[in-house]
Amino acid sequence: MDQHRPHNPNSSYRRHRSEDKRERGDGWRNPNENKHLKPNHHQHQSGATPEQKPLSCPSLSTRRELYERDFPLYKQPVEVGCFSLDAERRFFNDSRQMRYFVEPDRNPNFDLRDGYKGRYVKRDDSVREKLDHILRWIVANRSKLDSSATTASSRALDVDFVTWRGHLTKLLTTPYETREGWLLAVTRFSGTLYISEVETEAAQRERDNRTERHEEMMYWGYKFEQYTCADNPDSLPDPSGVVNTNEAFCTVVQTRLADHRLLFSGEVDCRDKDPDAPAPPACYVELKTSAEICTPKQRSNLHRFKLLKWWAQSFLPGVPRVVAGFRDHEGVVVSMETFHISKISHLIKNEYNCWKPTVCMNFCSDFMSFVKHMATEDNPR
Ligand code: 0WD
Ligand code: CA
Repeated sequence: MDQHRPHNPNSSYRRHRSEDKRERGDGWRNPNENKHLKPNHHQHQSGATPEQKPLSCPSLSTRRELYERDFPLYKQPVEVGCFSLDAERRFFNDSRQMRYFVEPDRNPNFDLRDGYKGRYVKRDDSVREKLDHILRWIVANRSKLDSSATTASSRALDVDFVTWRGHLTKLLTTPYETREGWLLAVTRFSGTLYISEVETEAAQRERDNRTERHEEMMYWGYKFEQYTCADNPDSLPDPSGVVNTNEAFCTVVQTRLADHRLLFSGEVDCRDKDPDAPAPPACYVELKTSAEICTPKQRSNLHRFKLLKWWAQSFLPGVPRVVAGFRDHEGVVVSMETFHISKISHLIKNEYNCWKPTVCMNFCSDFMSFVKHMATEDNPR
């Protein structure tokens, strides 16, 4: 892979929605007043002089220009384990939910609407799982993670941060995100910082007010997985089955970003079925669906907005390729395209005012330094 502070225990850090004008550009609140801190996304627009900002309000700007430095050290992610969640969302410390990628035709004509009514079991997304599955994995695999200095009395993990890959994706894209805010809770336990997302009010409102069309389109992504994944290396996909979004296969990887040792887990769609394929995570494949591209403007928008999210999500765990199915308005996949993560930075170079991987990684690294500085009290409560 490319090598390309004050005291505030157990805080939540919130990046607010940019349309929330009441809260725009006024920096961070005093952490002692309120445990929900807001990074200062529009600091440069606020016109506030340094004198107006109380010294007790530490802030981390999200302005892109501040992160245009050399690419930070990002060690090649190493898979240290995996786990599975079954059709009832039960945890298993193994790879039973692993699926195998079966390359479709270039123009496959998959009907993604098939089964939406009648062959769909949707995960209850009001259940807050927090870090529970990752913590179950850690408890079952302690010996793989104990630091060399570990004794019976000190049982520290050899990592600085534990979190979901999806939370890190949100951090990476923050300097370019103008629509969706986030809220992350942090706690320090035995020297390790645990980061877990808290749903914002805006996100909850959106979840409660999804249109039927949106609900159906969320299904399309999972249906596409069913058309392209088999349960065994030598079997074929079975599109006549039920789509159950409780089921998941998750990789657990360890890596380092600058001086931050990370342990995180992410859901993996499938792997290369060739037994001679490289070891995980290099054999993994991320599947995506997207609206079909008919104009140069649509192609440009894919590069400027979607590829940012696709790149961030797969680069983090070292998944080398994204296979995209492009679908029409009726949910029929009309073409396929493979994006190699290592080539995405070249693909976007010709786009005007485009995102930069180095900005994403430097922001994430600085955010982690900021969190280490803020969440100093070792108290998981
Ligand atoms: O309760 C929650 N809101 C959270 C659940 C917060 C964070 C994670 N999780 C669970 C998810 O249910 C899933 O099992 O963690 C697992 C995925 O974690 P991740 O890999 O860190 O998340 P992310 O990278 O955002 O999503 C990866 C995939 C998605 O693929 P696409 O191609 O759509 O990005 O995980 C799936 C989805 O297939 N996924 C979910 N599946 C069911 N329920 C959810 C969800 N809430 N979120 C993502
Ligand atoms: Ca996917």
